[in-house]
Amino acid sequence: MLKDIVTSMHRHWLIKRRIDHALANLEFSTVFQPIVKIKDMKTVGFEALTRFRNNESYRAPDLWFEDAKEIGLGLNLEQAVLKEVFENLHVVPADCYVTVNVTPAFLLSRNLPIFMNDAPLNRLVIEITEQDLITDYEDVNSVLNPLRAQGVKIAVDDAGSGFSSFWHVLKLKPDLIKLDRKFVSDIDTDVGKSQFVAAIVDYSKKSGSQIIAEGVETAGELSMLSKLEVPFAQGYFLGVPREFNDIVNKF
Ligand code: G
Ligand code: MN
Repeated sequence: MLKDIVTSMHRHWLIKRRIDHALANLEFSTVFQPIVKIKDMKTVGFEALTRFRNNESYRAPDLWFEDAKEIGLGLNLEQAVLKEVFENLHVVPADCYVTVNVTPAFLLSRNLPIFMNDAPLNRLVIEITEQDLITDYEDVNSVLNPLRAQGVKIAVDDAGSGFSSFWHVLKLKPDLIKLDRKFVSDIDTDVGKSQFVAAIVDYSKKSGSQIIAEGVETAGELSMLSKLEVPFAQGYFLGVPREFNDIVNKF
């Protein structure tokens, strides 16, 4: 019993030390991954993603955010990361939109507008992430509506990955639905997946949203998505997340 308490306090201490260090030293940077229009393979946008660096081995960004949330620093870390992301948005070319990941909890903190003064609002997309349950969609819409009025577009991220994300789609009526990669991987060989995605495409057409397929890793997947009339795609097959200079040099 006492041993469990000590172990848990030690874990908390380790996490806090790591996160405090990252916050104090800004140990994160922004990378960008292209979003492509499938019809003509033109890059139409970029998702801004955060990469953490420290002296330990690589840890996925999701783990950083989970850890921070566990010890009550979730919003602090998100705020610091968003500041960095918004400072870097100017690197995205003017003919492309840029998407930024924001949790429902951060939206509801009503702190997002403090970053948005210099942001290109007419080509900014807020991706609402899946992590949190939303209990009051009206509250979330009351934050989103003024942003929408300024030209900001809304996406639901990882749609289909958890219990709540299809509710997000239904209740938030996003401009873009980012279809979770588990529906995309092997879609060319898995009939159930292609039938399911066909139904979502039908829904998106009727509801006025557009789909971005996430996690496209093969030519076969891309070709099936094209057949299903999914308009946009993102994934390693089309471009990995990179520092923006590296992307520009590739063109
Ligand atoms: O939750 P969200 O969809 O925002 O997460 C994006 C993450 O997915 C990034 O960390 C990015 O590196 C990763 N990612 C991007 N494209 C692919 C892909 O084609 N396959 C896999 N497995 N991961 C990808
Ligand atoms: Mn995302």
